Amino acid sequence: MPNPAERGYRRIATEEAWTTPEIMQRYQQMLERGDHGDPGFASLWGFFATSQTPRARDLYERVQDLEARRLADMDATGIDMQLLMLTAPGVQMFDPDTACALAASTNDQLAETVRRHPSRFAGLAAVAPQAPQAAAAELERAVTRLGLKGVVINSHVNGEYLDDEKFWDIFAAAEALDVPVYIHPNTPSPQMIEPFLSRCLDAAIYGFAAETGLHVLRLIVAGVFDRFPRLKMVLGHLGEGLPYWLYRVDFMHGGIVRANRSPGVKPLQRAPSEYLRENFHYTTSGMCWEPAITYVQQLMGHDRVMYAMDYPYQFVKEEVDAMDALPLTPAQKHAFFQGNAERVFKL
Ligand code: 1DF
Ligand code: MN
Repeated sequence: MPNPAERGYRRIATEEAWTTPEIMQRYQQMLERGDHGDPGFASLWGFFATSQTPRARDLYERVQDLEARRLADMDATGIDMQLLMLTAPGVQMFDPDTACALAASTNDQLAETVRRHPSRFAGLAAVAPQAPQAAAAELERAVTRLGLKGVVINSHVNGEYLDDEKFWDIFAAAEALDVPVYIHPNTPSPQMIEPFLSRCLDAAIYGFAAETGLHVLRLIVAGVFDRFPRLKMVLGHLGEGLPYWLYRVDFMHGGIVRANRSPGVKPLQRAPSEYLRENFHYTTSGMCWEPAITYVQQLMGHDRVMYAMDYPYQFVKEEVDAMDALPLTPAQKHAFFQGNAERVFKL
């Protein structure tokens, strides 16, 4: 396999999952008690934590490894660097005090791993959005003291969305620190999950995108990016379907504003699509598909689309080869695999 110098770029994978045995034990306890109030959590982690299928057991081991196995997997697939983030739903399920303590200790562990392997790993901070002021403070600590590169939020927080102004200290901190907020999927919130469940559509197959795309539209329509114009966001899975919707969202949003149709919709400074073009970046996690990648590159610009694998959930060597074969110029390919990630995450 060619090395980065022969290839002309380092492959940086920008949505790579990890977690700790402690968090996995706490998930198991919550599942056994059944007191978490989130059917999506039970569906997703009930499967990974207990299923005896080879895929579930394998994922459960891989996601908890931050050393030998992960590095060997990266070597076997030609991944030079992983941008690590605590796997969904992170600490968002826990009571605020537990969540804050776990966010801090996992950020410490992640920073320690990055210190041991600075050319192989970088990381995003975990925070507890259910304690917004503490989350903002932990983000600042993680960036300024630990060298983490931004923050991951796994969509809804116990059924709440970050368009509620009580969460906006987190956005203020990210903007002031000039680090990105990665809105990673979660299963649909308890309010909307029911029709997904009986056909097993709640997770990565589709529910993640429905949930996360909705969350991002709520942020835009609420005016988050008028309040925080320099806020940088990252979305996985090629934008959770939103790139396909730009025209219609702009058209309909204009009509809703002109009709003064809802107290929840105020005029924005710009069309919704402009925020998606200028505040957001997109990764290809799980979407190894040339027509869709080419479309998002054309729409958003080659400087806004980055490679991601979504290890260990979509750990497929052939997908890496297919990404290498994308019809891109050398400069575009360098941006896709390396340059954009280095700029957006300041690697
Ligand atoms: C899955 C996919 C699980 C993704 C994830 O975290 C995840 C999955 C629990 O396949 O069930 O992050 N993903 O981002 O597509
Ligand atoms: Mn993911």
